Amino acid sequence: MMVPAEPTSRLLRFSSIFLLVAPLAACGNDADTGPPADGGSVRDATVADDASSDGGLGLADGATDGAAGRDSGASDAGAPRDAGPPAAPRRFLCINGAGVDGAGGRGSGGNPDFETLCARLGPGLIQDCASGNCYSTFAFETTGNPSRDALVRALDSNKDGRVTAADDPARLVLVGYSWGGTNVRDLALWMTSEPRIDDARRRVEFLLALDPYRPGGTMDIPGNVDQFVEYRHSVAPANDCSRITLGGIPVSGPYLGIVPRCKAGTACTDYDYTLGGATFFPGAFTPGRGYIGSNVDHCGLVNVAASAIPPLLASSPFSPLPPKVAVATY
Ligand SMILES: [Ca+2]
Repeated sequence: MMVPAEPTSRLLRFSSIFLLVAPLAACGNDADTGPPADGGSVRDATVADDASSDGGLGLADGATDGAAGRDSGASDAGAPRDAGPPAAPRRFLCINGAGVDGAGGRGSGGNPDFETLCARLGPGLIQDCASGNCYSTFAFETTGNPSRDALVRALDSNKDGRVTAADDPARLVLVGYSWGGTNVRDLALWMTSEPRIDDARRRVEFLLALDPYRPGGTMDIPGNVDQFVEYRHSVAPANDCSRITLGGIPVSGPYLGIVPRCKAGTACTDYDYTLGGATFFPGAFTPGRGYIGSNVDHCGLVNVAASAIPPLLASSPFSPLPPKVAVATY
């Protein structure tokens, strides 16, 4: 029997809601008067139908459309250009927020901006191809952790099952959004004791978290992370996309980024867009448009953070950045 597309979509969306999907609704907090250029329809786009192709991330060399496969190998994307021995190439791994593929997950994008952000990080991106489709982000993880084996496979260049000094060197960048923000923290922590990874290869150059959130979660950053940067909002605007209601009754959300804590040896930065108040922050995927700080919500946060992340990784200046909150140590 034929099932109409729209009811099916709605059914999946309700499934997503109960999986604590934040970014279902359109981001309605644009500082500009009209809807964002992507509108809400982009959330139904497929990966192939990249509605954010002109998102203006402004990546320089090494930026691609994410076509690199899992075994594409490393490149010199992001390597410093100053004198001295060349830095190891970067490898990137992203974990998305809660969602179901095809209905708010990676394929149709509850927040497609995060998938696009990761697709453009560089040819060193470690894709998730386990399902037959290749995604630029791994799905959020609850009971299983497929990102862990994928990370070992990607770093194990001589294919002996372990990550050692015999493998090609790499600088690892982990990026997570919402639930996936807590997952990349867990991934970094797992690296500190995983037997397949030698001690010399347990370092994480950058751990980037965009509004990391899951119920009961914490963001205590393990000491093998060299640089941690969180981008969050601390007060939900009235129309925050992560205010989940059923029949007008709030059932979940809003999801605010968990306050991080770091070890003393990690360079930690905690950006709070809410504290940006009336400052305008440009959206990477809505050229010429963006949000004022107090209007940044759980969905729009990806749009504004995606403007700041490529310059961060390129050691290039970027302005405006939101106010920083002092990070406690533990
Ligand atoms: Ca190896």
